[in-house]
Amino acid sequence: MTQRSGGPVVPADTVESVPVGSEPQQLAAPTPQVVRAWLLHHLQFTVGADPQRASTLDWRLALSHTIRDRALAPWLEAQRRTREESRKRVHYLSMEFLIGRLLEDTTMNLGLRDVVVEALDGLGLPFTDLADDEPDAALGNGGLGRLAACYLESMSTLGLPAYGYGLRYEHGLFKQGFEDGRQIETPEDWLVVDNPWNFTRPETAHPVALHGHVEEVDGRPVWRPRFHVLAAAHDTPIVGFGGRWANTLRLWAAHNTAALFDLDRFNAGDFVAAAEPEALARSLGRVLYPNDETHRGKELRLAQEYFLTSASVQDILARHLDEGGDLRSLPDRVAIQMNDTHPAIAGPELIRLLVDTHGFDPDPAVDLTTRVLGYTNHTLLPEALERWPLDLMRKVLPRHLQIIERLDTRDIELRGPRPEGAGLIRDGHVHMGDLAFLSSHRVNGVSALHTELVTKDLFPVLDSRTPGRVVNVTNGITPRRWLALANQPLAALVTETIGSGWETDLERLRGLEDHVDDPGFREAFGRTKRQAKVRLADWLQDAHGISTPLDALYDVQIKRIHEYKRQLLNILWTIARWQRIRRDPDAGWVPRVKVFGGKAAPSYTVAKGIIRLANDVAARINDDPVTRDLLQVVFPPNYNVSMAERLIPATDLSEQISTAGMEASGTGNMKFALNGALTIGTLDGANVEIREQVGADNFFLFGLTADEVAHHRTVPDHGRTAIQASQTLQDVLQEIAEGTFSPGDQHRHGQLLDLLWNSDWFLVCSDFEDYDAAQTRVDEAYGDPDEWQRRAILNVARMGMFSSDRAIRQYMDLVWDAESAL
Ligand code: 26W
Repeated sequence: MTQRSGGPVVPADTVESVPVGSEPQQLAAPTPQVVRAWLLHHLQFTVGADPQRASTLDWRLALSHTIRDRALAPWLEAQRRTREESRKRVHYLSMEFLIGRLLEDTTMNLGLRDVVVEALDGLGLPFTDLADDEPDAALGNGGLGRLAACYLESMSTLGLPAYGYGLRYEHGLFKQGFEDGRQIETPEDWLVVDNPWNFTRPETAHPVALHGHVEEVDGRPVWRPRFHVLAAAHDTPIVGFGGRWANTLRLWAAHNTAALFDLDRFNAGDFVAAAEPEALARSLGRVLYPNDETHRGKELRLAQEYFLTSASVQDILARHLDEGGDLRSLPDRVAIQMNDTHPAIAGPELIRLLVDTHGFDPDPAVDLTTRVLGYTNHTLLPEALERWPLDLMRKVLPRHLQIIERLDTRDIELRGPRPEGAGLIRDGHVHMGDLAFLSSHRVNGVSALHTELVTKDLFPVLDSRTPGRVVNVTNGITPRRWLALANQPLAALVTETIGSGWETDLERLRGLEDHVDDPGFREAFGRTKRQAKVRLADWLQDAHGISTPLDALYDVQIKRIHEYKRQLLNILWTIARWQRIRRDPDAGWVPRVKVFGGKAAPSYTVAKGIIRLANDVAARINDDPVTRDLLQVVFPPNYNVSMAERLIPATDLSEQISTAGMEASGTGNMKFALNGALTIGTLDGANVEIREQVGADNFFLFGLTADEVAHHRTVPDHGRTAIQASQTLQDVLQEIAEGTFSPGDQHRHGQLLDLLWNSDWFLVCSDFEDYDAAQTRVDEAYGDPDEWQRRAILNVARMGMFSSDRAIRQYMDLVWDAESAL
């Protein structure tokens, strides 16, 4: 089977003169009347609904099709120009894309938001009602997946020709609910309702081989796979800000074909084994692994990773050849970025295709491969580093294992012997980080501190053998979604104050510094925060039946639940606060709303225990008439991208409190500061650079440094010692142990208490007092609204460097050697 892409069926000269999207209605800037006409057209002819009886869903689909139509001109034009000008393309391979919703984002990027709002007003339809009807595309777990989505948007905004390649999971990240405070998971179903952004490409399909054995034929190895799964392309246009360029997110679906059925086995009477390939094909595209903390050697996960990688690499080569490229010039036209090690089989796969299919000798194939590939590391957590048992590799990808072994020996041939215990195959496993490193010409970490640790702690040997290969690219976020879309009142104030243009040149926010001493501006800034709180409070009431005050400090921690992120530290401090208020209710407390949001991997017992404790604490505290007006804990279930868009603008205090050295970068930290929250945080990940940028006075720092953490862990009983040194912490732990938060089930939280007393790997206890002191400084600062406002404005003004546009430009220079087409 080969790609059935087919050539043009209409002679080029008959269509070439027709600019894409040149129907008369597209030439004029649309008026509300025109938008309404388009909308009604789609409502009737695409959705098949009667305008008199159409539901919100019907209208939302009609509007999505209306907007999608406008995306097509820049999208097709971008592809045409890239082809005609033989431009280099970037291919971003990622097992996760946490896109969220697309309707409002695409509308805004096309410059159509105002006219659409007006058009809908005329029909009595609020735009937000339609936008909120869209399910989140939750094809990711957390930071790594959301980063991929921000980067796609930036690549389009910058006019960089690019493809995002991922998997079209039938079920995205599970839905989280709470039952008696416990997390329960239910499947997510984003594809049940029609996905209007999708373009199915039945003509673009690639066979992905699996299992089987390798034979020697005429002195050359030949892989005889046991079966093939067909990868079918599904495309989504990702429109850049200003609507001048759009790239493609191509998601692969696993298809059942007759060829999947193992006829030999069937004929031999082994019916169960004969159906096995079909079963695997069905499960390949079924679910996103909901885990971002432990790597388990599961065959299905390896098959998924290979399925994504092989389909994408085949697609890239087919396009290169189709455009008349010579494979020897691949690095001039193609860059492939591996988002963590999940697609790290790309190295061996590209080598395999070059050698086995295209007749290259191994050494030039390896050389071409490394020049094309780049690898981004996103984690140092040992349990999250991927390694695959040799047996499994041999079973699923026998030819690739040979190539990996060859890469390993070639490294020794080229660079001399390695210290004992180095090498990409060790202790019976293939180490995917080492493989990705060796197959790439650039390796990067995602913040300055993280990159330093990647070099020092993760790849010291490989780094010393290939100096200069490791570079830093600090993460970034797209200011379009995270300010212009999520926080319209603040965005409007910014534009009013410094003019437009900051959306694509975020350094311009510096201009706000000139206004920081203007009382009028500060007041206006404060009003935008209040508007965001109103919007959040309304939503909490409508969606969750939770009522929250407006005159309170909103203190927010939203992210995946992990021990290293230390939600537990935050909860323990919340209990301490409650105890203090109860002891002295009239001491002039600053009212606080403590917000938690985040999912735990279904198999991560401790993380689930932390969720249960947070919910138990919320139940008890929120029920206390003495403290109710001064302290409230809310934990809305099912945190996702669209919930982040509501919470972040309303936040005063951003909790970025990971154990130093453990959070690779963080990107939520950037979103909060950009929206005028102050950070309470450790010197970890990008916090370090955020603090440098915004100024130490405008950041609440606490905690051990990464070096101190490493040292502290060697001190026996550090947890117990820290508890014994803190009366506050003792009182908190005592209250939990007594069952105050779990009436009738006193020992419910025993496991967490035991961890704190007896191991405390994440140094919650050792950092508790310093965190408490920092929280006291927060209260003091918030007590002076004018001063708080000043600091918040300075945070916004100094966040320019954290735009994902800056990050993408650095990748273009340091890693991809690619240029904008605009
Ligand atoms: C094998 C299972 C698995 C799956 C995903 C292991 C590890 C992952 C990711 C690498 C986890 C992740 O999302 N890391 C986060 O990446 C963000 C983007 O760079 C960073 O901002 C976060 O600090 C980092 O935790």
